[in-house]
Amino acid sequence: MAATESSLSQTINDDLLIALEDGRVRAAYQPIVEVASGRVVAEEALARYIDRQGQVHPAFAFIEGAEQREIVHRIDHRLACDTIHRCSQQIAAGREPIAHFVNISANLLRHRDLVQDILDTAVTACTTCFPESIAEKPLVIEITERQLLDNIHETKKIMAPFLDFGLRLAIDDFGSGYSSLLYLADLPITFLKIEGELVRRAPYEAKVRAILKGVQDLAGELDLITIAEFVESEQVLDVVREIGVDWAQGYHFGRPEIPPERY
Ligand code: G
Ligand code: MN
Repeated sequence: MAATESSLSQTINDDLLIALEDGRVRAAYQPIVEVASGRVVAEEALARYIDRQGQVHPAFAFIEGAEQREIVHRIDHRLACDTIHRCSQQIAAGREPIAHFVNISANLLRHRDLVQDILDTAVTACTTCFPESIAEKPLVIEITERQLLDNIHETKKIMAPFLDFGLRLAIDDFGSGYSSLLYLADLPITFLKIEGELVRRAPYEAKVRAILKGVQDLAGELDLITIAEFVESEQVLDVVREIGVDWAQGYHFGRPEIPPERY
């Protein structure tokens, strides 16, 4: 790593806890579109760090530092609560409900008090967003294959409060390197988010297209909704549509954007 790069990440690490307290760790929201209709049906909350000069840094620039400082669970918790409030404001403003995807780390799942707080926030601060009468709540928990594999039964137990409440589950970065499919058998998964690198390469490589077709067939059998990540162009979208992927996300539809106000 270049000296300037490492000193930048050091500066970020030193500031991260203060940033969290100052409200400079924010969610940027990226739209997710239904391929068949082109309608925005969901969005994903992505973590961003804003430095003291107001410059925005993506998650990869600070997540490692956050792990070292053991505050990833606090970032996850912040984003989930902000997203719940955003969802409730949108509903209150009369907008069509959409699904709100949030990334949850294994680290958060180990902090039961914060998991409970997210649920409490959902129930109390947001009765319009999460009415008890609706079985399927708009908040979707994204978790990566890697995090699930560490201990699937333990994960299932810890996820139980979310699932009992009616939140749905998405597998993030599917196909990015962990090939055990056991969790598909053991967990009530609703969405499969297909690794962006595969999606991006699909127009140029028959082999990659064959992999995506296989994933789509599997998802169809299991009744999962598929989401292609990194759809950056019309050309990629055409391939994704031909394969039959349900939903798509990527720069072609919109970049992650931080809303002007915190929720
Ligand atoms: O693993 P996860 O899907 O949560 O990570 C998404 C990351 O990828 C975000 O930080 C987001 O900014 C970035 N991203 C979103 N859409 C695109 C895209 O179309 N192309 C590329 N290269 N990156 C994207
Ligand atoms: Mn994600």
